[in-house]
Amino acid sequence: MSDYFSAGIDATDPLIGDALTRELHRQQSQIELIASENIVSRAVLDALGHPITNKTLEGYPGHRFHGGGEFVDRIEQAAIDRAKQLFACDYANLQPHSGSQANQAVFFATLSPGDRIVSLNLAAGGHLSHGAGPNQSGRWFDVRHYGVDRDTGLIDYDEVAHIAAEFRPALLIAGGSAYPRAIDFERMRHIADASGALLLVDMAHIAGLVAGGAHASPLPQADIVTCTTTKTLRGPRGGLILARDPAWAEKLQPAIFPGIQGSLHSQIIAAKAVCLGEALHDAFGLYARQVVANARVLARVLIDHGITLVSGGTDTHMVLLDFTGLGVSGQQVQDSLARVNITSNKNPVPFDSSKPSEWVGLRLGVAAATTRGLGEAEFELLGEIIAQAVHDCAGGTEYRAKQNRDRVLSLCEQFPIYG
Ligand code: DSN
Repeated sequence: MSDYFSAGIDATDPLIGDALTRELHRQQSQIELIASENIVSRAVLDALGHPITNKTLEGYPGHRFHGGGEFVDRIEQAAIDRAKQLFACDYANLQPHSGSQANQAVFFATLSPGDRIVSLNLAAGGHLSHGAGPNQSGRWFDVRHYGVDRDTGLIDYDEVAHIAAEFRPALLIAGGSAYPRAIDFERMRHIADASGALLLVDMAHIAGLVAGGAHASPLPQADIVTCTTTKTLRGPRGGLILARDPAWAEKLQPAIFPGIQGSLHSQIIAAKAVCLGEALHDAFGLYARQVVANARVLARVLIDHGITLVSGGTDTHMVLLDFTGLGVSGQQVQDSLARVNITSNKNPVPFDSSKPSEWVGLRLGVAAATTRGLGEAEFELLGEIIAQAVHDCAGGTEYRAKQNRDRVLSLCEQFPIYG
């Protein structure tokens, strides 16, 4: 064990070391278009790989169950202060290990088993943790879903109001994983008030756009807001709970600890603090606006090439392609794009099959590639490559893989990551 504190992973564990090296190379040599991903800074990686990971602590800054927490206290307090400043609110909890656990803590704080929830359905872009059947939230609560209008692909607010008025949920949830348009938070607030519900907004996908001023904030309308620090916020994997009213601390603090979690993940809290600090800089606002501009270009190019988009476009970092009627599945296009080093994910479109193998949608997000430095010109090119993939899959013709792979590799060389 003489080299325990000095030997690197390549020497001590070649199997894992080799996989990590290949994963880095994969990221360097492909364009990431999965909407829930991003590329964190070296500073965030420094925090994630720091010996602070050794520190066990339960509780909150200044009130810990273990000794030796003075530096984690300083870090967690900085993270809380930064989150409150960034999102202009008076309560922030940085400890949720994920967005799903942030939601679970909100349920624990505000609901009892059997209580009623109204949320967006999965095929229309909702999230598993909002009461989907196989999820604990779907088993423990009485859930009704709203969807989107079949013609416009937009949330049908009249349907939300109707369901809420009839069902009278304790909690109305807005937000999801695959809804490309801005949500009318004011309308959701009115609907929640009219039915006596609390309003939870899960802004996991758009948190970075909100932080950068490129998307309206839900904080003025929502009782509680949850999100991840991954995705557009460009931080480590983990969750965050926010509220305008500091009185929520009384219920939300114990809901996370000791309610559903034990010790915090010190290295993640440090990395969250770093990413929130980065998001407070003006440059992050430019980044967020570039994300939205790039997504709009991608949407326009795809539409110009005859591809149908759910809702006809985007207000966010995300576009959702709909292959209904083309005789092609999301999986086929995902696989085609993988052959040209573009990473994406098949997705249901509204009213889609419940079987993933039959889904006819593909979700694309531009946040990671924008972090790399790609701008509108590069997204014009990517849009053309993606449209070719769709048309070649639909026409049963050989995808122009070789030429397009070279074009994507050239983009990767032009916009390198991690040295
Ligand atoms: N909810 C999943 C997604 O949007 O891809 C993971 O964050």
